[in-house]
Amino acid sequence: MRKTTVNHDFPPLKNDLILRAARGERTERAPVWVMRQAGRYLPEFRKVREQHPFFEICQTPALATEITLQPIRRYSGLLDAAIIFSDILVIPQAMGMTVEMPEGKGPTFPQPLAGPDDLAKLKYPVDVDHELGYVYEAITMTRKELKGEVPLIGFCGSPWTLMAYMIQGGGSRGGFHSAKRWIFQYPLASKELLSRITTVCVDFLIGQVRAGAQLVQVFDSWASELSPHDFEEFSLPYLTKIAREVKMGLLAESLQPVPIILFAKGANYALADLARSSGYDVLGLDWCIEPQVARGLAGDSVALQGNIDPDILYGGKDAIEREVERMCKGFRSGSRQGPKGWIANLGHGITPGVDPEDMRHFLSCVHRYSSGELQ
Ligand code: 1CP
Repeated sequence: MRKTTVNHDFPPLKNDLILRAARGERTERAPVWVMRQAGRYLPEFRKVREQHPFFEICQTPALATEITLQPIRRYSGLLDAAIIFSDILVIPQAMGMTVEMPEGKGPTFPQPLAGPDDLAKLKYPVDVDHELGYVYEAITMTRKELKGEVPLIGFCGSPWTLMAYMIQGGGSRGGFHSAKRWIFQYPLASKELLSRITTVCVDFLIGQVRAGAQLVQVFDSWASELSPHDFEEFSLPYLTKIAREVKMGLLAESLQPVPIILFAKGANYALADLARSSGYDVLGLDWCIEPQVARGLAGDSVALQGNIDPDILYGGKDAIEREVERMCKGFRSGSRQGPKGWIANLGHGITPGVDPEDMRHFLSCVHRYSSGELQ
């Protein structure tokens, strides 16, 4: 069987640290990237943003490429992956919903889903390659511009997290009460919506890999809104389906398999189950669990990603260094060699007020404290 049907002629990869860690290998030091690394805390991003509406940037491959590369350039040699500049909310747009991003206000849906009858207003089936082809173009362009420096991560939101925005109509500030009401009042319609989003996620992730993404991540940022019982019913089955169908789809197209990362924020209680049967290669952790405990629950069959509290980046250089050292010790759990199957990251996205020099300090501390020789 041929291993790839797409010949993009990308430059050869010079740094495969994150790919090795994602496969569960022991690495000479932890690879590091940061969720939301290509955004709001960088002055060079804000400059572009002053001139262009948010979704125009996402839909213009040259601009999305430029912003994806900004942190790679600024932190040259310190980041081990790039993440394509886009947003999880491009999926609701592809399903026919309007999403606006007023400066400083976060996402807004002028017409959120009010009840089950509104499902009829959504596009279905969705021609994902047509609706989101601009993301694929941005990925292909970015892969070329990266010149093999580091691998490129593609991503999507999880079905539950996307459903939460589509019903709530806005960001997390006001909570997700309307979306939660749906799962209790309209469980069948909720599952219909979750299934439809799942289908789009699968096609979208496969398309991103076809375009050149070397890893993909599913963000279940608002898993934290669900009880363990409801996570098991309204999120986990769809997450599992995504991992399974993306892997099968890549195989069917003779595309190289890529590591799939799941970041289910607030679902640390499910780690053992996720490691055993969700099909993800890497599990992202928020900061509410100690690395040793996470490894104990997850076992050795998956890699882990995370997990320092993003607010530590406001704590000054000494606190950053101290906490990075602690995190590194935790993930190495006594081994004198480099870490095994660990990708260093924050426990959630970097926030807008962080000083870019503190981010640099975080990255260089990870380089310093995660290598095997130090113990
Ligand atoms: O590194 C990167 O910045 C890559 C691009 C990226 C990613 C991976 C953006 C750009 N958004 C995302 C993912 C995303 N978007 C998530 C999952 C990660 C997480 O949990 O943080 C979520 C929940 C969203 C939804 C979203 N988009 C929010 C959160 C709203 C809430 O509920 O509080 C916000 C503020 C946005 C807008 C956005 N997305 C990205 C940027 C740079 C911005 C700021 C927009 C602006 O310039 O006004």
